[in-house]
Amino acid sequence: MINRRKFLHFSALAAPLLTAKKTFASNFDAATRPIVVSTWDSGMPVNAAAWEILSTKGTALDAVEAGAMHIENEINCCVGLGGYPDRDGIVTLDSCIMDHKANCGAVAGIERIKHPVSVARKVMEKTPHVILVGAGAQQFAVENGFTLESTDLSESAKKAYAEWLKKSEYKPVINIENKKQNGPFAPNFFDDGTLNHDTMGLVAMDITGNLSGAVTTSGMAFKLHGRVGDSPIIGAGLFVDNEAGAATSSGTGEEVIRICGTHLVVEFMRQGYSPELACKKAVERIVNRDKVKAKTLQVGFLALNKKGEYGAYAIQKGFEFSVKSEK
Ligand code: SD4
Repeated sequence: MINRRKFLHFSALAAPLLTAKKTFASNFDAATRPIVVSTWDSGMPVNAAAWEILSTKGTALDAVEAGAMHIENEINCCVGLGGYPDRDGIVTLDSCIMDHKANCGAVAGIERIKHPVSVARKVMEKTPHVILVGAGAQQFAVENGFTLESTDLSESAKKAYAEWLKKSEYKPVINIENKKQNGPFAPNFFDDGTLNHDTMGLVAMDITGNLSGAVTTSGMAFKLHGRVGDSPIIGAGLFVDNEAGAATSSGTGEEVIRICGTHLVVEFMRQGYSPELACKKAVERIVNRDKVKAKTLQVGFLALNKKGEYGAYAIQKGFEFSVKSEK
């Protein structure tokens, strides 16, 4: 079994544009499965949690939920209740999940709930709706047996928030895995220098060839209270189509929403582009619209197709992802 990280050594801004090559996937028998891919370096333990399910013939849906729950459990990390708060000092979480039949569920701006991904799954399975937000999402969670956790910030979040309050400047930090390019209070590094991304997106294919995906996040640090990013939006932060492939995103959510990013990536895969080229073409949509603005942004896409091929592309260097498969 392989659990590895992947580094992207290029960026859309720096790399010469490649000629798009179409690679039509016709032989599904050759699929590498099961397989799970997840965003960032912090995806390694997430993949390991998902693999426990995939490797015992479990479903991709159960696997992505388990992976997302794993990182939500890390109270001193990033994506769950340990994440950075909004500008009012409140941690609000976004999450979604989608399966191979286009069933999907999401919660946005939910407070005091440890496992928003599981609430998202309940929305998917127990309601006729797709997204529940804020107080309504929390009420639904409590009615379904989820416990209300404390409102206390994690130690690292407390410190970062106190520091942010000195200027109270809303300036999203480009979230990339290059410490030099991040200030001491960048959301992706703890005080001790360990990595801390605020978003986890993962997509998986199980032994039967079915795809699913999940995303969980505390969103942009110090966002406006009530702000919702791409992560819980189906077609933006996550999209799964069992015929074409699955994709997830990380980075400045507003830019992903503007282009319906992961839906676009999946549609490019449907047209025959490899996962990497599909991601690249979606990134180019953002970059080509405003090259100057793009230099201040990070958006990364990660995709998996039905053959078990995966790929990623990002505006800036430093978007890493993690892969786990048998081969
Ligand atoms: C958001 N896309 O809330 C998320 C943030 C993110 O790595 O992905 N950060 O916009």
